[in-house]
Amino acid sequence: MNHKISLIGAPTDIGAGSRGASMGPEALRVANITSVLQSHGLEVLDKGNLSGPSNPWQPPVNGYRHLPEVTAWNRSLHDAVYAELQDGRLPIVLGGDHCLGIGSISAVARHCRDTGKKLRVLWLDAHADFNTNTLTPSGNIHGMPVACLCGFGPLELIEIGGQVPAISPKWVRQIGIRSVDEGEKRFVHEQDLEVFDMRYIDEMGMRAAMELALALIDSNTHLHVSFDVDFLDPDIAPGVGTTVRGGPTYREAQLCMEMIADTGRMASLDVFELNPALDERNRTAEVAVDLIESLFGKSTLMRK
Ligand code: Z70
Ligand code: MN
Ligand code: MN
Ligand code: MN
Repeated sequence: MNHKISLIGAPTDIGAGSRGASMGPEALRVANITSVLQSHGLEVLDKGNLSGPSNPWQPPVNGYRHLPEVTAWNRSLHDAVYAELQDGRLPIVLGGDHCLGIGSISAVARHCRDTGKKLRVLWLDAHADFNTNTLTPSGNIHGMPVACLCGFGPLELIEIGGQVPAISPKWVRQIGIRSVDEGEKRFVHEQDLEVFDMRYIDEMGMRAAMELALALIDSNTHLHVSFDVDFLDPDIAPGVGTTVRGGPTYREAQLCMEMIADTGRMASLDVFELNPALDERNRTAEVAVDLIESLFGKSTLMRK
């Protein structure tokens, strides 16, 4: 794995249904993300925070809330992530709500085209984030990034990475899903997204789910992890905008992260939807940093 890390803060809740994810980057820094990564021998460059439009908190227009502002944030994030990848570094995006997955992953996809890598996207989330403006019950664009990346969305969002679609649904594996809207569910099946939902994890276990989600990754694969903190059970992660009960436990989440680390192929990471305004003494940020540590190879026993 690349030992040169760049932290990119994207302090906005522009695509979310509640305010507060804009404070996520600082909460992760307060939870010592930099020193924790450094303690594993990683070189960490904190690039600071991007800036962008403030949240006007308006109702949807044509099925989208804040589309111009969401576009501005994602363009800026795309450019920042792409620059770090071109510089040979591993970007960690500190969000921010999950609409920012559009800018982050469209940059990763562009980098993969440049370098001839295969892309695999692991989407750790309670939600499928596969809505469109006609399917969405809310207009919140954080419920639409996977659809936008697959080419289903407004031109200004789907073209950010320079090619439409940015990715194929075949490159995506979703894990931990347990809240999908009715129309969204139909669209997930229609597009044949590979989803390891909580029912699957309950029946087969996290290990079996991750073995399949990580299957066929090889030395030419760029593995991108998009970690929505609401993936986690609310018992361990209350500080998110949309808690959905019945998520992975601390142990299941640790195993998930350790199995990703074991591939040695993670080359970019997003940490989204942490909402410090809804947290308790920053404990969700601390759990997130703990799990990120496992993604970078912390292990219960020393391994060669
Ligand atoms: C619902 C919607 C959502 C969070 C994604 C929820 C979307 N499917 N919520 N991430 N936290 O409004 O589209
Ligand atoms: Mn590279
Ligand atoms: Mn999400
Ligand atoms: Mn979610």
